[in-house]
Amino acid sequence: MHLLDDLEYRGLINDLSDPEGLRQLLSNEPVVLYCGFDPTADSLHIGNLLPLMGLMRFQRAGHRPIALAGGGTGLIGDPSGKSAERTLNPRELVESWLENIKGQLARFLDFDSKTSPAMLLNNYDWISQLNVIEYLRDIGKHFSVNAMLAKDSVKSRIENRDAGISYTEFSYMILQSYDYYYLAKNYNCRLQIGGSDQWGNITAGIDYIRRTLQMTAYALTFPLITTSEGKKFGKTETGTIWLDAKKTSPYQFYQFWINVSDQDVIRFIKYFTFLDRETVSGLEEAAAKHPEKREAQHRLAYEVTALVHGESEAITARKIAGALFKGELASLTESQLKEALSGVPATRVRGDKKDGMTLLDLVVETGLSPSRSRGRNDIESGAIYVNDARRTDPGLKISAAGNFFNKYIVVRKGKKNYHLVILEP
Ligand code: 545
Repeated sequence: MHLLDDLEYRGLINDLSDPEGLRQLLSNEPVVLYCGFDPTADSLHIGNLLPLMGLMRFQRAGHRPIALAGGGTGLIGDPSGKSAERTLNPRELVESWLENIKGQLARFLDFDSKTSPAMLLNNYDWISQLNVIEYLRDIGKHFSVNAMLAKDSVKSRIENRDAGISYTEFSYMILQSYDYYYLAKNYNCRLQIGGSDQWGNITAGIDYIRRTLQMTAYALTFPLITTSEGKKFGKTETGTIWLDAKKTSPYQFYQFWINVSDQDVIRFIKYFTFLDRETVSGLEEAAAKHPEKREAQHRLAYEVTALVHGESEAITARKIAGALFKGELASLTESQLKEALSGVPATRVRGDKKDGMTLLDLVVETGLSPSRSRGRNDIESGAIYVNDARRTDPGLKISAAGNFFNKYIVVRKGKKNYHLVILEP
């Protein structure tokens, strides 16, 4: 199948300059393409995954991807999609973020491929070489301010008089255009991909390349992702889902995908996995017949976690999730148990208090039951589990109920209502 048809099938094409021309080009020869990532944070997040996987999809189809780290443009600030001027980050900070981003980008691409090895470049290397006379005479002269003012990223900020836009951010699209020109000229790069917020910047580059190199260059943008509830994709109550395991643990990452709604899951499987059409149809059928099994969510979570954190982390995350679900906490190591219960409310119980404590005291103390009479009822009716075992005696001594690692008691009411009791010496 032609790569463009696969992207189309997955719903990954928002906009395409000259579809026929690009289809021809991609069929005839290996094409060099690029996508840029500015160091605006210390890690990539799942919002960057679509274009990153886009580079992978092209590489798997035999083309040559360039991951461009914006060491230069990151010092300026892209106004695209931003409703207000950004504050400039200190240079040292941008530089340290750049190193992280470069490391992350490198993990996704194949640099050793014989036929189409990836490249990782930093636009600081050429942008920092420009001087202001050159910039204004050789580059700026090709840009019409009138055309620049018509781009969404600029227009929206001019129409909104409160926000405004500095000359610095206004100039950003010239630098991104210069990058595209530089890569076209020196690496024969013919295609730039990005999210739909990048359309204006990419097409500005295409015009600049046509004027200066008499070359046809192409643009392909991905849709910006929304959830069926109209919520911002990739953010949860606890914040952004990062690709850095130190910021979002592989288990939290896995949980994010497990929690994708039934309305979104097939669309996200097409976006965020490399599974083929047959497998996707199978999952679609399973999801329609037995949505309660959440098979599609499990597959999605496993595939994306394996892609970002590696297979062994994906297997561990799956094991932790399964242990919680099946009531097999005893099968976890201490760190896995902590991970499994990291979002669960916790109560600390001191050693001197613990010895006299009964299960009834505990369900009330933890708030699982709102009163002693309700607590007694909860326990006697069989709703209360201690360390995954149902306990029906309100007078059961906590010290006799067992614990994990001499430190934790896991109390649960019903299927999902967990509480962690941390025993202190
Ligand atoms: C710089 C120089 C170029 C070409 C592109 C750029 C970057 C581009 C931009 N892109 C976004 C970005 O986000 C920060 C990532 C690191 C935390 O601002 N001007 O750098 C996002 N991009 C990926 C997608 C995007 C875009 O990295 O294109 O649409 C998000 O999905 O917002 O020569």
